[in-house]
Amino acid sequence: MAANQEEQEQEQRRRLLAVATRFPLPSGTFSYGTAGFRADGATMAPAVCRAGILAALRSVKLAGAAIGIVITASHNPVGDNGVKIADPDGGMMAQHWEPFADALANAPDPDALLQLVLQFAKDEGIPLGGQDTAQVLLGRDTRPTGAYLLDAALQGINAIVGANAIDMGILTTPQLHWMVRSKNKGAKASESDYFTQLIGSFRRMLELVPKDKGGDEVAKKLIVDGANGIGGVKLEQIKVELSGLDIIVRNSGKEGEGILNHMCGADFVQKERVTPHGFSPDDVSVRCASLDGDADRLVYFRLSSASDSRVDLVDGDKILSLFALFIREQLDIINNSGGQTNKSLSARLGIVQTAYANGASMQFLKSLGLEVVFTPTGVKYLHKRALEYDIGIYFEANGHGTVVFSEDFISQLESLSNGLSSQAATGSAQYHAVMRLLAASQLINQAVGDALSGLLLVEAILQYKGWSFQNWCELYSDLPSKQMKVKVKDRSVIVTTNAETKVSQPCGLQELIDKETANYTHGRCFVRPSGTEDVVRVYAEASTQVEADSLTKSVAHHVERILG
Ligand code: 16G
Ligand code: MG
Repeated sequence: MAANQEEQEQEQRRRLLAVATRFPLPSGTFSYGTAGFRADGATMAPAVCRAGILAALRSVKLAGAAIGIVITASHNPVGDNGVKIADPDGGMMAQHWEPFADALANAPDPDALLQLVLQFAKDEGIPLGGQDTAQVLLGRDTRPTGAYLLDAALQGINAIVGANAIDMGILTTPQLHWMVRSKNKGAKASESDYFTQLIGSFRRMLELVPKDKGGDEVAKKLIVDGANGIGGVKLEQIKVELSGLDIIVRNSGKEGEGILNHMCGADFVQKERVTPHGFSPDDVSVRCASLDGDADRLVYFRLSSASDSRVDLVDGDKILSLFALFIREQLDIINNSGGQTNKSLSARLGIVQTAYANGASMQFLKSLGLEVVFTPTGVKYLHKRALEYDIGIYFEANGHGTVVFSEDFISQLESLSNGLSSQAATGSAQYHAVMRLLAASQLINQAVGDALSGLLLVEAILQYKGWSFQNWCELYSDLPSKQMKVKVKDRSVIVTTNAETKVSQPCGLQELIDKETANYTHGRCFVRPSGTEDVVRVYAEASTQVEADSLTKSVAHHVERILG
């Protein structure tokens, strides 16, 4: 072995041992789970440091492509924190690296960590010890433990020889995913580039609103609950440039406005269905939206009346339905222009949902003749499935979701727009529809669900359709539903199949669920182990709220009895 190479290998070992010694493992086990490691922020430094090592290794493995690290615990309480890794396309880290992520995070001592890395590098063919072999972009949210954990991540990255860490600052989760994707496409990837793209494509969408629409019917006023997180901060920064909208941010994260995710935010509004902190009876009938703490979830709502705190909720399913209607309409205009069918564009449009999607939304989407498929809970599953289509639209009911367009479809759109402009057909309905789809593909964050870009797409579509919040609500009526969580000794005892709609283990539980469900009209119920908490979740729908509550309760009771 060349002396130089040997020296570098020595250096690599020394750095890994040193960093692992600096961050001894606390008690408890880390699991990468649905969306990375999460725990009390004060205990997270060792896991975050190891995530830094992991991200750098992943970048070396992928020939130096940029990898992302986001430090956030999303919608969870302010004391929690977490870390997750973004792959070069801006999506979630490839699932086959998760077992290594778990092993690394739980390596009991420095020597075990070193051996694990060396063995993994050997198995995966990762060349250690080179120059400029890795780059990792980092972002964090506004949590008080953020800066301290960022430092732990930097130390982890720097423990891999040749790795470069770039701190992108305090960001929403989707901003960091977008930056990673852009950087690897060779495009501009700063925060101001992100804002320029968002604002520019939003303006283009509004310019393409038919002149007879978007008038008085559509209220320009929008109140946004920022969950006292980073999304509200960013929206405050850009709102003056969003002409055509009058945005007021509440729970904006400013000193004294409240606590991150406490009695506010998308998770709170979607689960509790009541007005978040900071809203008053004066807001009745105004269109409102709610983001979660790291701004990758979006729901809309309206105060039902001045006398109580309940809200009319528009969840991820209805956002998805709005996007699907809009995109289908543009495809129809392109392909059936002027009355005669003249298929100019072939596009496979697919809708991806989870078991939590309200049954009424699924019926609605199917009644439009759309292809609807289901995956287990978690963005990583939905996103992957959506990529199988020319246009894949995915959403979880909780407000996580986006639209992804295949490169082939985008080039078809671009050549169609070039063709139409050379035929001097830029005034045609077909050309406008092509331009709307192109603008939407720029506006929506294709790396991951993004509450800010999703919100602007919703607003542009409402203006395009000339729709009020009420029109949107009336697309279909949600079936009453209920969620409960059951604390159990070991949630991994529950094994599910068919996109979590059926339980295969423990034996006999599914039969009990079926038996209970059969007692209710439009009854539907499933149970699944949480990917983020030590609980089993129970979800049920039925034709009345009382029935949905009672079905959930009886199934939760069975789960408690069998697993408790
Ligand atoms: C995480 C997931 C979300 C999922 C939720 C389920 C991401 C970015 N986030 O927040 O998609 O709906 O977990 O939580 O993937 P649960 O497994 O505890 O029910
Ligand atoms: Mg989130």
